[in-house]
Amino acid sequence: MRKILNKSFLLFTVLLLVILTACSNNSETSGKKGDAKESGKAVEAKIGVVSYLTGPGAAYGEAITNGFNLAKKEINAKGDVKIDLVVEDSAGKQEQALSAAQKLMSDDSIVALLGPTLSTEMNVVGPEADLNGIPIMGTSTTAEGIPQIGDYVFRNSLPEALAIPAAVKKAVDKYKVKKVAILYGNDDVFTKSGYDTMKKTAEKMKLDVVTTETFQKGQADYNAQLTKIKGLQPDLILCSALYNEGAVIMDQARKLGIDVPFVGGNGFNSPQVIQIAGQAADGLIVATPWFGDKQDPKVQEFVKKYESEYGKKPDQFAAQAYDALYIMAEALKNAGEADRDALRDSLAEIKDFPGILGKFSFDKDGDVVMDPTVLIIKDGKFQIFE
Ligand code: 1QQ
Repeated sequence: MRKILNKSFLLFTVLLLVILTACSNNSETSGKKGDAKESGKAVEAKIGVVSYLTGPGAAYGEAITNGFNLAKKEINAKGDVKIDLVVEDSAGKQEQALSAAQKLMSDDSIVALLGPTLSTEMNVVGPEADLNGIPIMGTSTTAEGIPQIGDYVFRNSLPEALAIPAAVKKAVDKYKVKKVAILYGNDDVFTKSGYDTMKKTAEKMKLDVVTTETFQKGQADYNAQLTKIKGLQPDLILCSALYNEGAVIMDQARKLGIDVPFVGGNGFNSPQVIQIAGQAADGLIVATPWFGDKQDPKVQEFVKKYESEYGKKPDQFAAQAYDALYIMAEALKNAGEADRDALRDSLAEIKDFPGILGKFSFDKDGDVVMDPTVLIIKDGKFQIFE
């Protein structure tokens, strides 16, 4: 009797093992490349977001997160890819961005990171993400050298190195500019990189740089720099700043009687500049991949959807974030699984993706190929600069 019992127990155990092995084989293969695509099952992915949501530059992070959330809603409704976003605030600070990113990347269920907002933050977060083998994509980081941090680092934002020369060239042609003054923030990776490009561009165009002045984040009084600039009578001011400082600079410049145009980089391309500086913002020239009044059905549809969702118009930062999540979703779909390495490879292969900012491709470094449009603020509104 006991023997029989032993035998049937053995048989039962063997059977159980066979069943368990079959099941585990199944679950092993179910995540394999292409499987979700073939089976028609959605790829489910959790993505971490590091965004500048509190502090003086919070309007950047707000627009960016709105763009992500709108895209997420649409992507999930389509059903090929199901995205869950885990959002952390960086407050625009390097250390906070790094600890937020570390928290997100230590969670194995998170397949990629979006953000952080500032190049200053990306300079510390990017190398860490690369080291950990998690793909990271900046949607607003525009300083030189960001995608070159490593194989896992991408961006879909228009680099300063493309934006500034385009804007300067148009302004110089239009206003027959000979003399320029440069003013830049020397304690931020993005404003410093913008300055490097401005300097190079001025040299290339053989412009006379009458002075180069600096400022720091959070500075309230720019009268010393602006008084000096005014005395040197430049035809144009090249200013590399985030919106908070940039808008105050323009306001104080106009109050001092400086009425020449300004050229700014990506940081200036925010409705916040008009909000803060009012009429003083008139005459600001920027180059951007985004123009909300563009007569393109895709652009107008996005503007309408964004406005009805958030009660305001989208800016460049919202548009870039919206496209970025679609690019991620496309890469996830092509990878067929939520796996960090597969997603990295799949992102690198994105070609001519039709976004609201036009056809999008990464170059060999994970950087952006695109043609900017030059805008000027006139009568309190961004308009095409012709
Ligand atoms: C950067 C930027 C800023 C304007 C992002 C908000 O371009 O830090 O790179």
